[in-house]
Amino acid sequence: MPDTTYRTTNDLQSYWMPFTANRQFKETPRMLVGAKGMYYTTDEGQEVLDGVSGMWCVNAGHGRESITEAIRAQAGQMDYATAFQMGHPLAFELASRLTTLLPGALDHVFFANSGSEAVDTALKIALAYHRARGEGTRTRFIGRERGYHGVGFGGTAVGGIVNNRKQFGNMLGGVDHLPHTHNLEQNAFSRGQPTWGVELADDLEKLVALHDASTIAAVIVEPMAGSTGVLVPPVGYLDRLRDICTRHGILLIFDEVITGFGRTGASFGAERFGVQPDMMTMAKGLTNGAVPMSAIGTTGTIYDALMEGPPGMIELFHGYTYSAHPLACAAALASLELYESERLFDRAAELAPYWEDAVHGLKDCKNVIDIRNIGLVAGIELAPRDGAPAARGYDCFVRCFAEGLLFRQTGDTIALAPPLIIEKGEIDRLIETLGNVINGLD
Ligand code: PXG
Ligand code: PLP
Repeated sequence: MPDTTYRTTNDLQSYWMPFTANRQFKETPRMLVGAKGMYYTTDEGQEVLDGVSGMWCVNAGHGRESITEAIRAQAGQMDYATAFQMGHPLAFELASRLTTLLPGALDHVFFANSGSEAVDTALKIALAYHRARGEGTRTRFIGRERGYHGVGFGGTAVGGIVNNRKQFGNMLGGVDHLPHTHNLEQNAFSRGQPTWGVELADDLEKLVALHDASTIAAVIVEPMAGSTGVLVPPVGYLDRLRDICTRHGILLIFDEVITGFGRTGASFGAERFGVQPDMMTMAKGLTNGAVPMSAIGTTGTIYDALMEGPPGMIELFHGYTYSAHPLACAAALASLELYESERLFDRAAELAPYWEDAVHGLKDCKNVIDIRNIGLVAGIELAPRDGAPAARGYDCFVRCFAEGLLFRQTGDTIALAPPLIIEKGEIDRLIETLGNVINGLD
């Protein structure tokens, strides 16, 4: 006989939580039950200021009526439509609307459901593109140390985070990495883009010399590395990567899952840093976090290279059951409209200097060894405790939450990326809470 005893609803064991210390969490759970504007509500009724836009995604703030209504209306109109050999109008509308926002030559859009899927899609498009042009030997990918590109096999392999890799063996072969750009000696407490480090891009020339350009399909980097602690690109660094890629026929992919949709004070990192990629991945802010969705922007050159062969042939053997899901398209269109009508990307740019001054005001707090910022993002790095990396960061996270502030802890770095609707008074409160907590930690 199966056990038909119902577990109580507060049984926390069944759910295997992602990227979480499950046993520690289940001892002392933190539960969110509501969200509006800049604030979450906990199951104990406490209001918590959202210092990281959910998880870098709720750029217009929580519970926006126009997005909720668009999702509701679409659910009533048509819940689901296959995207294979069939279309629905919102998918075309969204793709064309997105291309008006994307930098320069990115004029085609493919849809997926998460940043991880977007990254793996972009890598596969790169392979298919080179093969279509008769350069099928280009199969190698170059990522970067401390890069995060999601959790698919491709994204994990091009990513450069040891803990994300060591459980899983070899993953994708034929991958190499550029050095990361984090350097405390040269760049600690830089405001905005650090001035040292452009020459780190020259390592790409070395990798080309080692592997030969004819084996390399693409370079993938985040314009600003988010997950590994807000690593802002040195002045000139991305331009140099662009030059080297162009010179050797290598595609440059910007992973803008975090940097997209206003985060850096422009629509995309590509615009903020003035560098044109051949492909761009987007997710998170695309739907303001309300429905999972991601997208890959590509140039017409890439798209056209694949539009070959008999017209009845499927050109790219790739896609997801939920590619261009109607609810996600509705949420994305409503989000883009909100970003535009409230000029939220401009707002991020206008608030950025205030934000920069505020976060750098934490410079003299106990154990703070670096502060980094761009747009409405900041990373505050604490010295690790002897023999206990990330412990101080975790204590800071837990105490701030108790004080009504949520941020993202990555090791001993505090990552801040509030919704772009944040008010100056809320920035002040956030910084005050954080400063008090940091100074109270041993
Ligand atoms: N690329 C980048 C640049 C990302 O930041 C992904 C891909 C993967 O997206 P999905 O939707 O598959 O999670 C991301 C995701 C953190 C954190 O610790 C960051 C992300 C996800 C979870 C945690 O800052 N970014
Ligand atoms: N696994 C099986 C057995 C499937 O049938 C499918 C899709 O039909 C998938 C995986 C892929 O799922 P998705 O398209 O949601 O990525």
